[in-house]
Amino acid sequence: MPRKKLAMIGAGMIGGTLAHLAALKRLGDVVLYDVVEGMPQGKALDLLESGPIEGFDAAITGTNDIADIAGADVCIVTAGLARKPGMSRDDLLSTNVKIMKAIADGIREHAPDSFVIVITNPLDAMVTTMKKVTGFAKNMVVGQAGVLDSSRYRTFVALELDVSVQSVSAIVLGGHGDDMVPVRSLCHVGGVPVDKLIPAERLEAIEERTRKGGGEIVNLLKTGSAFYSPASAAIRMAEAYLFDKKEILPCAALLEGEYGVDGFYVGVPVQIGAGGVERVVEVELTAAEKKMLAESVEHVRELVAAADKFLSA
Ligand code: TXD
Repeated sequence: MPRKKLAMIGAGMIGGTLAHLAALKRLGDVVLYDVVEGMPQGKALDLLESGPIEGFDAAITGTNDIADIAGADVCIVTAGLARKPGMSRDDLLSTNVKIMKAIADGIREHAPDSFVIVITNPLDAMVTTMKKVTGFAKNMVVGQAGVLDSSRYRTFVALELDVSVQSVSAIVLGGHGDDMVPVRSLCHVGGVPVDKLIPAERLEAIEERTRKGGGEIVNLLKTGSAFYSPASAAIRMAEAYLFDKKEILPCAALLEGEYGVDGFYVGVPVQIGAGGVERVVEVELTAAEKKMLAESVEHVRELVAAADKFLSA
């Protein structure tokens, strides 16, 4: 059976890490595409030369020609500007809409059957732009935010209780902005509801840290944003697709009536398998969580309206 092909569109910090993880996990051949000359080629060669040590045989190539993504099974898109300190996710909008449009045109032309995972910020607007410009079916275009945001929530809960991260399950819903919704009622530690183990005021602080998790890292790094964990999150989604795992993961999916939302990408639990986003899972929320989700969706609507203006300009 031929190896699968993964196209990493954008070969920056996340793109390079995606390629590394894909090779280490033996997901298939990897193409790293970027507009910067030499950089994707250099990263690809460096990764290729780690193959004999790590024992992988994948072909890893770097390119400045989008046509080289031809036939990709999965495209993971990180191309765009990264957030700088003091810059909101929304400030990135106009530049990244233009970049996303060009890339979506390339994906439609060269990898028309691929499963597309968008990571670029502002995520909710970028994944919407990708869906609109490619015209792909809604199950084949998904945004990565919730897997990472939930992982941050799980990390902070595990640190608080000094338990294994694997004992903590959690989901974060809504847009990938500072008003995302860590769902306390669905956070469990070894099956025990988290609010039985951590007092409310500590949980508030953990949830606030989760919401601001991206900014915390930007402030520390000063010249870029998180890249290890966003790459891990997208690779988890790619694996669910490639291995038909039918895993339930929180992802930005196009809603058509679910959660009372129609026509917008919102972070919700979805099932990912060979059919891409095979199903949106509707979960029971408390009244307070529903209210927070509605506020987050409102922000997504505003963001998408602003992005649409740049898209049609
Ligand atoms: O959870 C999430 N969704 C996120 C998203 C978590 C963290 C960071 N998130 C966003 O991902 C971040 O705000 C950025 O928008 C993207 C990519 O972050 P990364 O850290 O990888 O940024 P880099 O290192 O700047 O890489 C972006 C690359 C860079 O090499 C550019 O040259 C390239 O994108 N780029 C392009 N590639 C191809 N085609 C075009 N047009 C293009 N324009 C820029």
